Amino acid sequence: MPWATTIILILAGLCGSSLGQYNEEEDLAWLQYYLRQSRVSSYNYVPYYEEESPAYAYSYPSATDTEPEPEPEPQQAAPWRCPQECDCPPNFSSAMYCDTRNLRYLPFVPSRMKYVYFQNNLITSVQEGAFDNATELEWLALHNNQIGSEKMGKRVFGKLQRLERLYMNNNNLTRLPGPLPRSLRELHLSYNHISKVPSNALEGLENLTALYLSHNFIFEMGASLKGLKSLILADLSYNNLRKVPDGLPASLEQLYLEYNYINAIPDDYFQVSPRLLYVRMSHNSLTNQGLSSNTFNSSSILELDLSYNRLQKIPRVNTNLENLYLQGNQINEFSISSFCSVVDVMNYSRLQVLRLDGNAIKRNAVPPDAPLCLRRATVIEI
Ligand SMILES: *[C@@H]1O[C@H](CO)[C@@H](O)[C@H](O)[C@H]1NC(C)=O
Ligand SMILES: *[C@@H]1O[C@H](CO)[C@@H](O)[C@H](O)[C@H]1NC(C)=O
Ligand SMILES: *[C@@H]1O[C@H](CO)[C@@H](O)[C@H](O)[C@H]1NC(C)=O
Ligand SMILES: *[C@@H]1O[C@H](CO)[C@@H](O)[C@H](O)[C@H]1NC(C)=O
Ligand SMILES: *[C@@H]1O[C@H](CO)[C@@H](O)[C@H](O)[C@H]1NC(C)=O
Ligand SMILES: CC(=O)N[C@H]1CO[C@H](CO)[C@@H](O)[C@@H]1O
Repeated sequence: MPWATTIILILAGLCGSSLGQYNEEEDLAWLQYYLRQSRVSSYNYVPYYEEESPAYAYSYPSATDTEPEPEPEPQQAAPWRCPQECDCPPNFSSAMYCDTRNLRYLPFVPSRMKYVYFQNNLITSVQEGAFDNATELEWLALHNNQIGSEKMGKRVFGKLQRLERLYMNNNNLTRLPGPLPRSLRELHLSYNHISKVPSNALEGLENLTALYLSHNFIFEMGASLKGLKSLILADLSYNNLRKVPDGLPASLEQLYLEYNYINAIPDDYFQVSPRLLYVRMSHNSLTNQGLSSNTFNSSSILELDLSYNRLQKIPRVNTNLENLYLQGNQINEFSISSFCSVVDVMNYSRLQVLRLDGNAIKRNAVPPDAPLCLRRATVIEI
């Protein structure tokens, strides 16, 4: 560990004198600071959308899953058709299971199907017309195959007006498939070879709430996110972005950009997204020069991960922020003005977890008014 010798500081010992005049304040949690036994490795917040893999079960979707699952359909008297490579459970007539059986091609999809599972095969192409009869499709799982962009029909999704979830993660796509059905709610495209998302690639997807594009080679997102008026989660981590996407949607709550090469963020970038809660930008190239003084001072953000960047100062954050990760930067001062522009009994930060380990802050750099401003903090690592 590079900072094995870093001083780990329990601030409780430093604040005796400055506490004196406010010791009637009941909720001063300052003296209860403790250092966690193991380093704070996981996030305190569990975002709403945390699962990348589809809730898949061969038999029936389990009732314990948090995401809504397709309901088993009543048995139909309709003539029974099922590709012989697949399983179509008789009492769940709208689902077809063709996963994990070394298939090299896509079997036909009978028209009654709503949920079809082709994942974990060796499928390399999606031929034109493959889903033309399956106009009822709502879930299409094609992940963990070897589908290449040049082997996908130009209009394969053309007839799918009800498709809500498309899983094509872990394939060989070099560009976004499409045109995509406008009904999509979740689009899973992580672990492909996509390098560019044109500004219009996601146009019209008015119901898209979750977009997963991590682990690609994306260097350009254009303004592709801007018009997605239902988007809650955008995962663009592990790509080649040197700049943030042009414009965020107002609905966005979770933005994941870690493991890119981003070095700057335009002024007021986050102000257009008043619901933003989680911003993760660890392992980028951010410097203080690339930020404006109020870049991260957006009142909705609860969790901000800027660890492993090149920051030399603590950026200003809003007093509502609860978790701030800044470990592995080059920060050399503990500036309390980054958290509180005014420090008094009434004005203080809601910060609970602050990580500053792996920086260049000295023990005596902790200002005496830190306890008053950061009175809600339970974990501070320096
Ligand atoms: C459907 O059939 C399977 C076995 O074929 C059984 O395990 C399952 O409980 C049945 N489900 C319903 C909802 O009838
Ligand atoms: C699609 O539907 C048409 C008419 O219902 C039928 O003739 C054709 O065989 C179907 N094709 C497939 C691949 O299911
Ligand atoms: C898909 O990509 C993997 C490596 O990412 C490669 O081994 C495989 O041959 C590719 N398949 C096709 C059909 O191009
Ligand atoms: C989006 O969702 C709404 C409400 O569920 C639905 O009425 C509408 O048709 C959907 N839009 C598209 C383009 O499918
Ligand atoms: C954050 O912005 C608000 C206005 O939106 C301002 O009052 C406050 O002083 C700023 N916080 C810091 C730490 O600069
Ligand atoms: C800068 C700031 O937030 N000032 C506030 C400090 O607390 C007083 C009393 O609640 C407010 O009136 C100020 O606006």
